[in-house]
Amino acid sequence: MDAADDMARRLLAGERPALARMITWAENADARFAAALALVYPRVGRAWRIGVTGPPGAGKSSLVNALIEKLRERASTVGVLAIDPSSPYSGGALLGDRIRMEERTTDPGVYIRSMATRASHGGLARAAVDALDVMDAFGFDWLLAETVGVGQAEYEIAGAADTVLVVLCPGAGDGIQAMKAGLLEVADVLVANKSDLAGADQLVTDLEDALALRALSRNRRRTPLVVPVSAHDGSGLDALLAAIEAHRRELEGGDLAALRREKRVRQVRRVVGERLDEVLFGSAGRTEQAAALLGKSRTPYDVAEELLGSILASTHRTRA
Ligand SMILES: Nc1nc2c(ncn2[C@@H]2O[C@H](COP(=O)(O)OP(=O)(O)OP(=O)(O)O)[C@@H](O)[C@H]2O)c(=O)[nH]1
Ligand SMILES: [Mg+2]
Repeated sequence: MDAADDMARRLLAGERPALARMITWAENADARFAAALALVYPRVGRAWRIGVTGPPGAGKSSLVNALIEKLRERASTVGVLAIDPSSPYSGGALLGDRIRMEERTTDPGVYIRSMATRASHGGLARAAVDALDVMDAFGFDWLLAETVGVGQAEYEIAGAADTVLVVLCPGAGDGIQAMKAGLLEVADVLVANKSDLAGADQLVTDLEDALALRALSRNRRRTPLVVPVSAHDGSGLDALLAAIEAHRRELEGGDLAALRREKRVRQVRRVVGERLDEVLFGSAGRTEQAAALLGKSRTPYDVAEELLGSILASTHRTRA
């Protein structure tokens, strides 16, 4: 059995198997994770975290690949976390993703890890942030986290990044769809991908119109830039990196510490939520108690109130 301190030491020594192992501990909510993270935590906070989200098939993985290449040209190191799309309809795209992504893993400056949505039990966002912390401590300069922008957990993961890229591509009403899905709200940079295809200019216009309307109607934080790129032919990638770096400089000159603290607090809440659930329902006792109470033909709300009442009463007794 590996000890937490040994794993932390190996991670800081740059051993890749320790990196993989610690992320697995995070995924499995292994009890050793907390101790190991504490030992490497002084090294967390140096990497710049980029969330890459957007609808299925927009070209997120292709863009991540293209960005890896660009960043490697500048001798920066890159850690990638790919959160598998949970929707069964993207099942076919999954394998393709893996193959294309893993092409790069022979490069010592790149680490790619995927995390399965189905493998985690509600703790996906918590585990994803843990994984980014571990990669950060390992020493990568840039971290890229790809999620499909369709569910709450995915938004949450994107929201844990320093710079959020929302990737869209030309197609019937894509700009409008993105607006409806709230994707514009989470974006720091809007990437209009597939600029090599017909309809690309229309997408950029639609997005700029949508942003202008939004800026008029609401008192928003800064309006995201729209950057047309082609992950296929590489055009626009330098402009995209420049936009990311401008956003980085802006935060570093201002709110970064406060924003990161807010994100830490969210992680604290996730951990507390998970721990509480485990404490309360981890053993069969309370689940059976709930089932028995339900048996008396009461609603889930009635049962929840009664359970909460008895839990709070017992914590009061403990404190007294
Ligand atoms: N023409 C063109 N096609 C692209 C471009 N970028 C990606 N594609 C294609 O779009 C399809 C989807 O690309 P992916 O990179 O897998 O998209 P994704 O957003 O990661 O997809 P999911 O992870 O399944 O949500 C693939 O067939 C790509 O080859 C681009 O810049 N131009
Ligand atoms: Mg993908």
